[in-house]
Amino acid sequence: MLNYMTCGESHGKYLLAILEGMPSGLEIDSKIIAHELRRRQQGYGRGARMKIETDQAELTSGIYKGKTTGAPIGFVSINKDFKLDSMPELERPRPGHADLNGSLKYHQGIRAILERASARETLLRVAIGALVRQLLGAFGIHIISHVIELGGIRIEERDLEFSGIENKKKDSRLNCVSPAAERKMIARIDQAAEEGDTLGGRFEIRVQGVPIGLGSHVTYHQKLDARIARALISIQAIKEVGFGLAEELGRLSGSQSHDEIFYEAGKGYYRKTNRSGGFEGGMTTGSEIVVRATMKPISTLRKALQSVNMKTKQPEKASFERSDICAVPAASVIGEAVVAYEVANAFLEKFGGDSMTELRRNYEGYLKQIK
Ligand code: EPS
Repeated sequence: MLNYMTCGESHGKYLLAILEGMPSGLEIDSKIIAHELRRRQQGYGRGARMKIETDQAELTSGIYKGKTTGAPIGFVSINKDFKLDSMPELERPRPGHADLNGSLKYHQGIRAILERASARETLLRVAIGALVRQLLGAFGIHIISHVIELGGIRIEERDLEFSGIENKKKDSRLNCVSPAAERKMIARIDQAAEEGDTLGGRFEIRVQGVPIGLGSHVTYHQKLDARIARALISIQAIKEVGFGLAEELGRLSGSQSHDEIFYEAGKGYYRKTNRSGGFEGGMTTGSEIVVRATMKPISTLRKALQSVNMKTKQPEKASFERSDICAVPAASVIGEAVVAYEVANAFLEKFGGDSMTELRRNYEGYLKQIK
C-alpha cells in the first residue's frame, strides 16, 4: 500500500515529499514527471508566479539505475521565489481562503497559514501522481482530464471517447476539447481580469483500463469512489465531486440510471452504458472511471471583498497579493494526479506484491479467474 507525506511553504526554500510502498522493478521516466509539472503550470489565466517558476522535482532516493527498489522515494523541489522570511504579514483575511479559520485555529498570523494552504503544495501531488501513473501505465491503465465548464461557459460535446478527448484538446490553452467554447472562456477570463475578479469551473477525469473489483464494499474506508472523492475535494478550492450521471441521478428513474449486465465468452462480463461512472458498491465495474469536480473561483481578488482587520477588528477590504484569475486547467492536471494515486493504491491493495514480477503474476491470475 502507498503512503506519502509532503512539507513545504509556497515561498519556502523547498517542497519535499516521501512516497513509500512502491513495488521494486518499475522503470521510472523522470521526463514524465517534468511533463506533468509543466502541465500544472499552464493554462490561460494563471498568475505571475508561474512565469517565475520552472517546476521540477528531483528524485533523491528509492531508485537504482532507473528502476524502483521498493524503498521510500524522495522528491525535492526548489522554489525560485524563495523569500518566506521577508514576506509581509497580512491582517485582512480573504473570504474563501484558509486565512481566518487557520489564523484563529493555529493562533498565529495569516502569513503562516496561507503559505501552507497555498495550492503550490499540489506541485508535489502532481510529481507523485506522475510517478504512480507509470505503475498504472505498465498495466494498461491511463488517465486523462479535460475542462468542461469555465466561468459559466460549457462545452457542448457529450459522450466523448477517451482517445477523442486526447486528440481534440492537443493544442488547447485551457485543457479543453472545444475550440469554440475555449474562445469564449478566454474572453471571459480577460473580462474577469479587467474587472479584478476571478473564475472557477468544472473538469472531468477519465480512467481507462481499470479491472473489475478495485476498492471494496465491505468497509466505508475501502470504497474507492469515496477515496477518489476525498482526494479531489482535498485539492484547494474544489467544492463538488460527482461520478457518472452524478446529480442527474436524483431526477431519473431506476431504469434510466443503471448499467445492464452482459456476458460474452472470452470477454467476460461487460456493460454497454456507463451511467455509474465506473463504480458500483465502492468497487470498479471495469468501465471507465468518470468523475467530475467543480472548482470555486480563486479567493484572492483584486476587487477585494468585505473583511475585517484582525488587529483593529474594523471593517476593511480583504488583502490582495498577486493571484491567478483562473486555475481550472491546472486543477484538472492535479485531479489526474490525485486520482492516479488513489487508483494505484487500490491496485496495490488488491494485487499486492513487493516486486513488479509478483504484482504482474497476481494481476494476471485474477484476470483469468473472473472470466
Ligand atoms: C501556486 C502558487 C501561488 C499562487 C497559487 C498557486 O503563488 P504566489 O502565491 O506566489 O502567487 O499562484 O496559490 C493560490 C491560488 C493561493 O491562493 O495560494 C502554484 O504553484 O500552484
